[in-house]
Amino acid sequence: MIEKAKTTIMHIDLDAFFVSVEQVLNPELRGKPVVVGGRPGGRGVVAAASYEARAFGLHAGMPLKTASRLCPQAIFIEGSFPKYRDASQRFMAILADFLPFLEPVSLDEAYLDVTGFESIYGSIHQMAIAIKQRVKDELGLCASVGIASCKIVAKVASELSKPDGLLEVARGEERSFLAPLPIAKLPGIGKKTERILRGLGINTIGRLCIMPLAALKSHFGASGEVLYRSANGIDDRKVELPGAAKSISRETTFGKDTKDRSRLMATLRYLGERVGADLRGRGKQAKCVTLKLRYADFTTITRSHTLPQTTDSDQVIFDTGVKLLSGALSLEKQPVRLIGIGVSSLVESGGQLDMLDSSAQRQEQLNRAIDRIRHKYGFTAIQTGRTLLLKDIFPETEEGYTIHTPSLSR
Ligand code: TTP
Ligand code: MG
Repeated sequence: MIEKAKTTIMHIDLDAFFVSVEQVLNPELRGKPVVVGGRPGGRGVVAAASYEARAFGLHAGMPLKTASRLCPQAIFIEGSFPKYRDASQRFMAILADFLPFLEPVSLDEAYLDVTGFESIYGSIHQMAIAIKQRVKDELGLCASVGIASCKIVAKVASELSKPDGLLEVARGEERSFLAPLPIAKLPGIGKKTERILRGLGINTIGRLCIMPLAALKSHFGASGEVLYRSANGIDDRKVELPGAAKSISRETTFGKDTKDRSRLMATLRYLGERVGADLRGRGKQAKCVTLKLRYADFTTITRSHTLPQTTDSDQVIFDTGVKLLSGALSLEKQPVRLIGIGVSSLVESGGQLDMLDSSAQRQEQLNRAIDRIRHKYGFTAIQTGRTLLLKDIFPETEEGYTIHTPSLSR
């Protein structure tokens, strides 16, 4: 049997990006405390600070007034976005020369799925050195790199290695690597979560990961599980290629055109649950829900609704779909040939930890519990009352009902 290679992820992030671009263009700025963000004492905040400026306590987000008080000798630059965009494009092009499995996260940051690339570069460590060298030679910029078995650990590693760093976390060492770090180093822990954790006497990631899951859930609801997994270095998010999954949808054509409302609702519920499961599996949330209907005469319509908050909840997706369906059916008398539901305007679901209210947390908890059971026993192992009706409509396999066109548009 051929064993599947274990995933290796690289996270790469340029050091003091905006400032470094300025220093490349103007060598007089090199080795000095430099701030990009605006005039000293102005009303804005620091966008980027050179490491020399950071030695004075300056950091991104700090009011410029405070920055100029702490470091009066710092050089303040307004900055110009086109320069940074240009450098970013050249940076991403270098990465793309090394491998196609590349997910840009921001202008100066990307995840790379480097699984199996040791056979080309000798080791992933060597590959990272080669990437860093090319970025330095061609752009004059320093990049810091983290290598690990998953995204979250690779990101923490690259952060920790800065500046001009390279840090590899061996497989199996994820927990012990994270353990001594302060909780704020864990991506997804916002100020509010940090405050609550510190109030509980939890100051390090190691202390967080020995908290019983049930206790974390009682404090943070479903987000408690995300915290628990992150603290333990468990993260199964994949490297998503650019343009991938701008929207996720599922649709099906009925064997026989139908006007039967309960049949349409049951199908919508099922398709909505497939969309929700896919969305959660990708670690995403959506802001927009779209219903698609094709009538007997092949006229096709889509109706969309933008939600007040992003969601990955089956219930919210379904409820929105039902509203759109009711509106559409009231205007059209023909039977329906095809029905579909999709979500778009996708964002990463991380970093939402502080924003969930308790009913949303309960809903998320339920969705995740259902996902786990379905992952283990097949999609139809759990069915909501409404979708049971589908047994008479669609052929059922272990994978779920046989529907025609799952789609993930780019
Ligand atoms: P970061 O990678 O977060 O920061 P950085 O590259 O300046 O420093 P580090 O060495 O720690 O990676 O962000 C990249 C650029 O994004 C940064 O140079 C400026 C811009 N930015 C802002 O405009 N505002 C902000 O609050 C932050 C954090 C970044
Ligand atoms: Mg950076």
